[in-house]
Amino acid sequence: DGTIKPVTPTNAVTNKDGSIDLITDGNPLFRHVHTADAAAYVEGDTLWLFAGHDEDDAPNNEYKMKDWLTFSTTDLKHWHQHPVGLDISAFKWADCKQAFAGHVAKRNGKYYWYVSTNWCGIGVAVSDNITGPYKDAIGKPLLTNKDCRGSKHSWACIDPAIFIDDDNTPYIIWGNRQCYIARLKDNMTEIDGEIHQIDLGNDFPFTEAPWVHKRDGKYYLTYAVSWPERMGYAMSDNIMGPWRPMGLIDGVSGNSNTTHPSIVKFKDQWLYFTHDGTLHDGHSYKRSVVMKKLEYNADGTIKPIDSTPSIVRK
Ligand code: FUB
Repeated sequence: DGTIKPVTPTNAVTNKDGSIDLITDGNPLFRHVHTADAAAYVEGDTLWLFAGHDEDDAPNNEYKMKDWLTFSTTDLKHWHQHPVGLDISAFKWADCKQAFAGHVAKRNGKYYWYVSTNWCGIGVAVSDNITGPYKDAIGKPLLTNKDCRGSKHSWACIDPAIFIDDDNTPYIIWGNRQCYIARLKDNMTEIDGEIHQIDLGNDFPFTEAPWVHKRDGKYYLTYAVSWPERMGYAMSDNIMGPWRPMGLIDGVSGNSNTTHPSIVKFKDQWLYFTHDGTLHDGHSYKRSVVMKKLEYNADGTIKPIDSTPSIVRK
C-alpha cells in the first residue's frame, strides 16, 4: 500500500547450527530478537546472559514467551547467541505454557535453570552443559502459589533468583507483590527449611523481579518497584534480613511497564542489566535487554543508574 516497512537494524550473522554471532553497539543490546528478564552469570572470562524471549508477534497487551535464550561474550561487544537450550515444553506440568523470568546457577558441576511459568509455579531444569539441552530436574514445580503465604493472586509465584553465599549456601528469592526467600538443599532441587517473607516496607513497594548480589560484605536486593515499574534496592548485613529499603536507582524503563534487574561483576566492573521497549517495534510485551555500568558511593550505596557513564568495553 506504499507505506514504509520498519527497518530492522541488525549486525547479526546466523550460523549453520542456528547460533548467531553479533556485534553490539549501545543499547538495546540485541536488535534482531526481543529479549527480557536477563539473568547474567560470570564464569572465568565469559559473561553469560540467560534471557526471556518475547515473540515478534506478541500482542501489545499480553506476554507471548515460549523459550529462553542464551548469549555469551568475553568483551561485552562480540556476542554469541547459542541454540535454544530450554523451552517451556520441557515442563510437562506447566499448562500455562509461559516462559517467564529465569536464572541459571552452577553447583557440583551441573547447571540449574530456575524458571517461572506464570501461574503454574517455579520449575528447575538441569544440564551438564551451560548451553543445555536442559531437562526438567524434578518433574514437578519446585515452588507453587501454595508456598507463597499471604499472596492470593495467580501470578504470585514467579521470578526466581538464586544467590550462593560465600559459605556456599544456596538461596532462592522470588515473588510478585510479596518477596520470599528460602535456602536450597545442596542438590539445588529441594527447599531446605522454612520459607520467609522479606519485608521491604511500603515506601518503595516490591512488585517483582528480585535479584541479590553481595559486595564488600553487604547484601543488595534489587527489585521492581510499584507500577509501571521502577528499579529500587534494599541493603542488609544478613541475607535473611532485616533489609533496609534504599530507594530508587532507575526510572521507568523506556516504553515498557516492567523492568527486571541483573547485577554481576565482570572483569573489574559492575554491570547492571534490565530491559526496555525501545526497539522500533518495541512495547511492554516486545522488550529488549539493556546493559549499563553500575557504580557505588563510598558508603556502599548504589549511584542512580542514569548518572553513570556508559560501559567500558575491553
Ligand atoms: O517476562 C514476564 C514477566 O514480566 C517477568 O516474569 C516479570 O519479571 C516481568 O518482567
